[in-house]
Amino acid sequence: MYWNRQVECMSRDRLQELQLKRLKKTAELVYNNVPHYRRAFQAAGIEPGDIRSLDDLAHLPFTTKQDFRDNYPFGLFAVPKNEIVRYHSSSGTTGKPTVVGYTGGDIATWAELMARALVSAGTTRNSVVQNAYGYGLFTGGLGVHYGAELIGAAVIPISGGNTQRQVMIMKDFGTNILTCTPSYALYIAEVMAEMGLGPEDFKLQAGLFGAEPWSENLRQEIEERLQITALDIYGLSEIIGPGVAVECEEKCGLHLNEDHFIAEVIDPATGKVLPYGEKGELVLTTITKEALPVIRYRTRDVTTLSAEPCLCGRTHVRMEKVTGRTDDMIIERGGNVFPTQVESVLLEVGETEPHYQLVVSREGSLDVLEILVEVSERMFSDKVRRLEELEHRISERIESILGISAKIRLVEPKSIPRSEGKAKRVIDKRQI
Ligand code: DLL
Repeated sequence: MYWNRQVECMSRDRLQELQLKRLKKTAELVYNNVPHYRRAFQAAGIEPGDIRSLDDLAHLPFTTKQDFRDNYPFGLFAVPKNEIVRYHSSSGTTGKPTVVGYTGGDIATWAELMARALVSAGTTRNSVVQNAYGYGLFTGGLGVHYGAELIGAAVIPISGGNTQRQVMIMKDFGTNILTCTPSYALYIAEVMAEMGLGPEDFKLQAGLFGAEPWSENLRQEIEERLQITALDIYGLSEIIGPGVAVECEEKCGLHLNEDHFIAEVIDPATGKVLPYGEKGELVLTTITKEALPVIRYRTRDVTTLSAEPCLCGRTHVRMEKVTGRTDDMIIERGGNVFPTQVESVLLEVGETEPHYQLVVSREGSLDVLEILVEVSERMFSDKVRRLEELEHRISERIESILGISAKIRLVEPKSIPRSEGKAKRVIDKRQI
């Protein structure tokens, strides 16, 4: 099912033609209206008129999170303030938050992208969409909301939290589509079971889960527990919010909405553009944004791109499920590892609960990793020796698959905080 077949299945030649036309326009817009970009273009010795093909994108300067901070709050906007109809903001862990603004046109674009995403997960105008992403400055809540309304589905704007009520409403209102972070979906499943309810008590069909990295094994876990199809949705405030890319029913990569964004993957160390298929940092350029166009934004998200045709018929490039953020990579004696890779192994061993946290500290120049994993009530009351054996088994599996040595600590049931939004998987003691 498509929302906009004509665009979602457009031939790649036509798509690239459209991208070039829109890129040129965006470059003019930022060069003329945003002092930061004029300076950055000049420093790179390039003018908008120099862009002749999509390959010329590689000559344009990157934009970083720091550029947003340096231009806080509105310095990167390309339209007068009275054209802004909405602000969102992402809460940075350090320093000033990132502020993003939208014109009426941007909100319409965003709703279109979210409609595509929701339809990809099977949403129709008859669906009930329970939107458990946070409403507010976070883009998740309102992003999904506008897309669902555009389709004509019924939205339950419940936001995150109050999980028992969440489950009750899901049952009583006959929710078909659940939207929230994957970690919250797992918690909802846990609370359902505690309330003595099973998938048969609900009308759930599919979930659109994102806003944080999650492994293929976590997808399987959620699909089994909730008996639904779980699809991945990606996005970020700086670019628009959720809806930049979304999986189709094939579940083999997220189609990136290339009529609105151009994607590149670069080597994060050198900034060099990598060919499709190679893993690196995703870089995104908006080509239709009005209020806050962004040139070559360094997302810090690690993925690969593929332009191979997809069985679903969509032609837009697919990005592999994001492995993690470059900032979250743990550099251990044996190699580098992302939290999702650890998650994947834990779920594969399968003898613990799917709740974990990584504690990273530093000895000399290397990170030391401790993995806290919950065990079930039954297991916890077992003999200490059996628990030690399990710790050993997990540690060996982590070492053989990921090549790193980590200390495993099995912890009491329900002792790892549950997440109602983005889960905090890593406790970083390196800076302390
Ligand atoms: O998380 C937007 C969003 C809302 C996406 C709801 C999907 C669903 P920010 O708060 O600005 O925006 O955070 C963006 O979250 O750079 C990634 O590191 C991470 N992220 C978002 N979606 C995914 C995903 C929203 N599907 C940052 N897989 C991004 C992995 C994701 N990481």
